[in-house]
Amino acid sequence: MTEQELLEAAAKAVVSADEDEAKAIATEAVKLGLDPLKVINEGFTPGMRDVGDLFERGTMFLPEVILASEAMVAAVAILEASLPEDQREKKAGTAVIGTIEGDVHDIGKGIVATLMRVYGFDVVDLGRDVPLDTFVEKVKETGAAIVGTSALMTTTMVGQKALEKMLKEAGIRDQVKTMVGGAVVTQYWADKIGADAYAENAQEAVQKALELVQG
Ligand code: HCB
Repeated sequence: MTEQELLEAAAKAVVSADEDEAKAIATEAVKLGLDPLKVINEGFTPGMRDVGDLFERGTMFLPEVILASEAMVAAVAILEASLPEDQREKKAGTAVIGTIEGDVHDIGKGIVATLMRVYGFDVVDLGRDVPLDTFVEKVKETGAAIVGTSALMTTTMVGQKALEKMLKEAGIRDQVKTMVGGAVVTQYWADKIGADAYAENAQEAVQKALELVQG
């Protein structure tokens, strides 16, 4: 199988919610020595995007979306396990990360957290459906340099705006950099709410986070 064929097969396995096939493709990618991030970003993730489109058009239903996401999670776990361990002597800093309250989407947030660990961040992953005050408390407790939030719904992205205000009210907004992401989030939104950075994918998240901590 060529790399291109494998990427197409990865997307197809997610759309058809075939977990065994998705795992077999991820295993094959590792065996072939392909870049795990490329396989996630250009194979499995486009498949997930197609799932979203089919769901929106009413041709795919929630139980199938759940199975498709399970297939993606299983495949991503195999690929993430093949990422190099963080071997940096100097830590990049602490990053608190999580999905905004009311939102259970956590696949993308998980990929961002894993990659930030690989690049030397001490990541405190709060999980999904995280109350806004938990973000504030964790930033205070850990002295985190970055707080990264994920929102996949128009109803939850407003939580990112509210968090900006809560960090100001807690008197710690100038001690921490904020990064926003998730399918519905854009650079425009980040600028509008005063976030320090927007990242479209996990690689960009790491790159922006490193720029933020290095000033
Ligand atoms: Co969900 N869902 N869903 N869903 N879902 C979306 C998000 C819709 C866009 C689908 C659609 O209508 N087209 C839609 C939201 C519409 C909107 O508000 N505009 C939607 C809806 C409506 C819902 C429910 C309300 C459906 C219902 O119950 N009727 C419900 C939500 C319940 C709730 O949260 N309270 C729901 C449920 C589900 C699941 C459980 C079936 C499943 C989630 C499983 C899980 O995450 N554990 C699910 C899924 C899988 C999706 C889609 C199909 C894929 C999301 C995904 O995982 N993408 C999604 C469609 C879509 O996104 N186009 C659909 C793949 C990852 C890798 O991409 O964008 O999350 P990502 O992450 C990237 C990137 O954004 C960035 O890096 C990541 C890696 O490259 N990034 C960050 C992410 N977070 C970052 C944070 C940072 O600081 C920086 C960068």
